[in-house]
Amino acid sequence: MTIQDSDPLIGVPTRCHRILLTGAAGNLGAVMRDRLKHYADTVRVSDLADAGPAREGEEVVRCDLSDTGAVHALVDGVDVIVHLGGVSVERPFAEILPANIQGTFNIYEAARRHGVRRVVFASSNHVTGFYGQDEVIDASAAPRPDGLYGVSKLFGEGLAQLYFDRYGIETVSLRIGSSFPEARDRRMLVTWLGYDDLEQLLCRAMFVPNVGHIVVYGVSANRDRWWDNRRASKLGFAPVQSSEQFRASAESQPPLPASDPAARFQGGAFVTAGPFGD
Ligand code: NAI
Ligand code: 15L
Repeated sequence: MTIQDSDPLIGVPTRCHRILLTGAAGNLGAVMRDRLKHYADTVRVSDLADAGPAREGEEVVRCDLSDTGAVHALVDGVDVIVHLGGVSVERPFAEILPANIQGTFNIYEAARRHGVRRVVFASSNHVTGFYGQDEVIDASAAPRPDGLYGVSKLFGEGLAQLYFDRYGIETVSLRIGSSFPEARDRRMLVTWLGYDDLEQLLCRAMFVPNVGHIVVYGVSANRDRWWDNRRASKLGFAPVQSSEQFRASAESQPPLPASDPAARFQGGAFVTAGPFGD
């Protein structure tokens, strides 16, 4: 599915001159870089890792997000930033700090200095991972991060709010569930976000006007849910995919014992990941 210039749910042009995509060599970046071409004349793709050669309609810029000068150059001339880059799992703080804390700060400061008006921030469900799997929450629920990774995403959401309140830079913070080709286990049957739905979410997050800073859970139309997205209805996100197609396979695996924290909390195995090196 591709949403293009005429998407009636948005009612505004869904195309701009240049999108910056960070994390372009990662799992989601590798899938989304081609899809983002529908929404811009040029997609500037960037990563610390090798993102390969530039494809048609792309500029490739290798950049460490913790390098302030490099990030300022990276952001120059872009209209919107889709910020997927960073450490994406629980890791020692020494790894999270430069990529997710310094790196996301660099992105916002560069956005301010270069006049970028919209950021799409890949936050995570791990901002609220310590809610129970028997609870349904919305984005107004108090944060309950399940690790330092979740805390780093909460920091990013805090930056997003600050840069809107002070400078008017708008952000959609996407608390992505589990965005993979398949829902591989019972938890992912609830948290799965299909790639077509992710593309729809990115499109709306880039182009729906007057969002201020809003937080939206990135999850498909799965049978069971832990997250209520109604407060973010101004984004008009209407998922069309469902994890139901993976249910038989996921449920053929033995369930985790009920006492396992990974089976009790929304963050799953993240709630017991780390600390490292004790
Ligand atoms: P990934 O780990 O596959 O990709 C992240 C990319 O960021 C990597 O290519 C890595 O090289 C790059 N990166 C790391 N540190 C960097 C630095 N200092 N400078 C520049 N680039 C750096 O992660 P994935 O799955 O593609 O996720 C993308 C984003 O979405 C991440 O921010 C992740 O936290 C977030 N997210 C993803 C979810 C998912 O289910 N895939 C769920 C929730 C959040
Ligand atoms: C995340 O935040 C991670 O980036 C991703 O790799 C998955 O582990 C996902 O959460 C999840 O909760 O399944």
